[in-house]
Amino acid sequence: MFKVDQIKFEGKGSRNPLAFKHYNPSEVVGNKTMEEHLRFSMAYWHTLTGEGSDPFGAGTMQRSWDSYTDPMDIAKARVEAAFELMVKLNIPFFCFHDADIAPQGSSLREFQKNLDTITAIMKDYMKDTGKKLLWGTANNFSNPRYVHGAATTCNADVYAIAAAQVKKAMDITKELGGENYVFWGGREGYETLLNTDMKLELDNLAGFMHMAVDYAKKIGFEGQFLIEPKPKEPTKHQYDFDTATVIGFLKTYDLDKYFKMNIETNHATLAGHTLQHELHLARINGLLGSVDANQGDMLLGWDTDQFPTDLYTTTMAMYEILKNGGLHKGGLNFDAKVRRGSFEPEDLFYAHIAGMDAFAKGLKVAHRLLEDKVFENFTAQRYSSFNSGIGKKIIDGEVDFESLSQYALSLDGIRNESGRQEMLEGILNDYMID
Ligand code: XLS
Ligand code: NI
Ligand code: NI
Repeated sequence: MFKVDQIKFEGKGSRNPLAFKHYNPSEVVGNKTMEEHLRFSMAYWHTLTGEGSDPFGAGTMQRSWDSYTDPMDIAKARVEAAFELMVKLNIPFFCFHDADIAPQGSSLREFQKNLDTITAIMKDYMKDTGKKLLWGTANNFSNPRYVHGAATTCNADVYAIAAAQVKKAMDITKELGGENYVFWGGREGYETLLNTDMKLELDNLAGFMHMAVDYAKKIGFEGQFLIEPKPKEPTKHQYDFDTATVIGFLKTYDLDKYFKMNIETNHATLAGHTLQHELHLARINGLLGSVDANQGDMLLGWDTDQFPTDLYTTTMAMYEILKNGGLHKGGLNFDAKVRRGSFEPEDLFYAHIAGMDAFAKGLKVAHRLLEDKVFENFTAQRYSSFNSGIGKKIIDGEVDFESLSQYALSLDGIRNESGRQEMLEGILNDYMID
């Protein structure tokens, strides 16, 4: 379906845009191969179903499967294209929403039947190619019935339909051996508090998640549940604002042992954070699950979902991932779309190659930074006042306000040391350029 041959690793000196310069799947970095570290995944929605439309114009993408008219024929052609793409690009995983892979038809029943047909076809392709499902999810936001949300809707009938959709999406995720199941709160949020019962909506959302956990147990689904935070869009205020907000929600509703985080770069930046901040916070709480690898635009305030090419971001992401001991069941999912102007099928190849090389290079730099303990040693030294004396007592919980006050009054001046930010940024540059 694509007029592009198998993409190969040609190494650093190559100027061939249809070759990898850094991503060499079998190359060992530290204790694992690049393929094992990076666990790349293709996002079905952007790559197979994205049309390139925007609020001002219709789709621009040239896709061979659009030559069919029957929606099931289109869906089947997309499966063929998806696997050809994954094979040619050496991408081991993929992710989908239910609505990406099969037409919704005119009823829930018809939708489920279509899903079964496509799932069976996918299963065969997976067997033949060895490609795996990183995660599945339900699209509980596109259909007009979700106008007021799905698990946070004001309409109990809609809540039930949302549950039916997630139940089925979990069934097919399990059927295809999916390693995770994602909840991104599509329209779980609000526009105005003038008509919103926030407490009821949050309670219902938590109840929905608990039912998903119970159902997973019932059917023996052992994949990891993931929540994907996003601060806004489509609603003004999404409930899963950022990692910190989600941690609070999970703990409040006793869900923290069942869920981890799926962190998306562009969602982090919309929340006013860096990707590294979100990964770091998830990691230190034992909740780093998976990554939606994309990037936003510094000048645009919405989710542009661009392919990740910023080396600083990929380097510091891989730094956090290495410190996490890897992504475990998670992966780097290219939740990214080619620009509207990049409408030719080959652009899908250029885009994935650029993203894969950016993360491969980031992995190599991060590995060297960690080997040399560049920031570790500096940071350890920076906090060394807590290794002995009063600092050690603080860490060991052997002080109270009275003893600290007594100590403070005995001090004869203090000495702070420089944080050396610019020096450290310079060192990071040196490692990246090397
Ligand atoms: C949208 C989200 C979505 C999730 C899956 O902003 O990134 O694509 O990853 O529902
Ligand atoms: Ni995403
Ligand atoms: Ni997004």
